[in-house]
Amino acid sequence: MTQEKPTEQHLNQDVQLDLYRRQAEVRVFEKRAYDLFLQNLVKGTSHLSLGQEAIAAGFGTAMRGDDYTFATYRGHAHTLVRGVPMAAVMGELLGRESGLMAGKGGSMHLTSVEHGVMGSYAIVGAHLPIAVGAAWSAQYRESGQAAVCFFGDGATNIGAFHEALNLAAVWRLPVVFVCENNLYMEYTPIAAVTAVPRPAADRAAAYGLEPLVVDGNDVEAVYGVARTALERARAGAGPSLVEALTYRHGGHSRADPGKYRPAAEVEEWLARDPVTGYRERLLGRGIPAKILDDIDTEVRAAVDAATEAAKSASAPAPERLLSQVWTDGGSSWRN
Ligand SMILES: Cc1ncc(C[n+]2csc(CCOP(=O)(O)OP(=O)(O)O)c2C)c(N)n1
Repeated sequence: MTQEKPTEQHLNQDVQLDLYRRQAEVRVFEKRAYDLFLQNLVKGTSHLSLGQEAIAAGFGTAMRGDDYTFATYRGHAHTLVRGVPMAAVMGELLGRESGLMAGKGGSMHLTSVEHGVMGSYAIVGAHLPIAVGAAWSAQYRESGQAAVCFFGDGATNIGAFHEALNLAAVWRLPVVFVCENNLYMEYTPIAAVTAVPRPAADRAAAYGLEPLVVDGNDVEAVYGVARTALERARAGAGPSLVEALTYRHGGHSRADPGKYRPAAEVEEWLARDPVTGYRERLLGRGIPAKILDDIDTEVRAAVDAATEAAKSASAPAPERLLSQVWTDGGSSWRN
């Protein structure tokens, strides 16, 4: 088991504040998304990653602007940390014309190619081979880009996980696989269906990879692992498989209160909140509370503005149904 620690130089105050801000943005945004869902304004289903913010924030801060992100249906955080405008993401959640996909995709289908956000995928594990394809393309073009692919612990029991890992390792592709092990799949504890205690890391050796386990609630630890894995990828050293240990505060989706989880377990993880915990750590290092409060205020204002913009945007016109079905922008049948 390895845990990379970022060096002092990599963790200057700007980086620390970036890590703080990115976590705060995801936290405030997702809490607002939940409020809007209760007001019946968020359409379709949605899956929040409250409690898992440190993983997206750590990777988002370490990634290069032209790197690729692949996410699951739980992908708000991974999209926001790449700099996709909040108003566009909020507009999408509310099914508005102003949304990232003009209101056609909803919470589970966020894509912004110009930000390297190559989609969120609702079929468990389906995006791992696609991330491998993007990494292969980067290798072929010698572009220096890396693909970062986020997925849950449940995906490690899908065949595509093993196929993707194998090909990426054999061809030494610039891809970082990030398993967010939040201990549960959909209502099912991962331990009930997996023969090894670390669903990702314990499989790494099968592909000649080092097992990397990181505290997924420690944004600096995640940032350190991300930097190392991305450097390896760009240096031609091949893929990494990171298992980040974490916990989501809520149930699987908006329909699931998560009552099957033991109360003591939930309590224990709530006490290890990555966002408030990081604030405490920065205060302990002497960063003035005013700086952090100002970031919080700015983030709240940004989420307020995104909410208002989304609420006042119009619904997509019905003709939208027949646009952007194909890459040429249209929908006419072709053989
Ligand atoms: C191939 C496939 N099988 C089943 C489902 C139904 N399903 C949706 S989410 C989910 C649980 C996935 O859990 P995990 O990968 O641990 O991610 P988490 O939701 O905990 O982030 C399941 C079984 C699906 N979407 N795709």
